[in-house]
Amino acid sequence: MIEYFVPGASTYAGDIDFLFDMITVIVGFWFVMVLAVMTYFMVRFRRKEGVRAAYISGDPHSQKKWTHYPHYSVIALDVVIIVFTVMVWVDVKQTLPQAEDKIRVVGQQWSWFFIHSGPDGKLDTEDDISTVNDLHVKKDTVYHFELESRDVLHNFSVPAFRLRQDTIPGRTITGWFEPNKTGIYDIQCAEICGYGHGIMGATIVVHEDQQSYDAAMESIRNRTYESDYQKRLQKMTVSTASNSESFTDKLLSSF
Ligand SMILES: [Cu+2]
Repeated sequence: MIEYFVPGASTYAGDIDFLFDMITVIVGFWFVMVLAVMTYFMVRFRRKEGVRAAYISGDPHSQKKWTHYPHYSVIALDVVIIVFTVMVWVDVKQTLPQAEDKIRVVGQQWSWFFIHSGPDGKLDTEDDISTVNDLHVKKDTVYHFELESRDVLHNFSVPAFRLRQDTIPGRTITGWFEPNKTGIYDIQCAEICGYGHGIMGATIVVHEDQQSYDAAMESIRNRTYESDYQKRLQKMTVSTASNSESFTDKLLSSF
């Protein structure tokens, strides 16, 4: 269902979508059920000429059960939701599969700073490659990310990966993802972090293979790289602008 609006591009995107779908179906069922019963009763027991209203206390068991039975089933369904949610939570947030590559993500008012590990696969070495608002990863590779903040709370959110993680000043938070679909996807800040919060976006490029990834890294190294983030921003600006200076342009030039 969510796939229809935002493509899923990580190995755990399907699990998260399943939770959303399941909760929507369960909650939706009860929502429709309650409205239907209420509407039926409103019509069926509407005021009639010469008929006195019945006083129903709800005390006898024969009446109470109509409150209890729905309660029991709601509790049972809550347990079902909790069980599946905990399973997905453990898989996504509490297990850390072996890393095949590492990146560092640093949030700051109002941009994302990325450090790619370089050919040695290790951070904090000579061959690290840093970028602003442009993150590059390879498909079918398990990444560990080290998440930091330079100033305030931010939230590293990659909707296509169904990934969201707060950044907390003074702390390094480690997490993982494995992209499984090539493409260019949005990164956004999902925690109000100041007046530039709304434009704190970035781009993640999932490369098909090592070759395409290396080519991007090479162009960054020798400064011929054309920012995918800027290209995406321009495309957005062009398609939404009715005149030459769009809202995004105005907003960007105000910083
Ligand atoms: Cu932010």
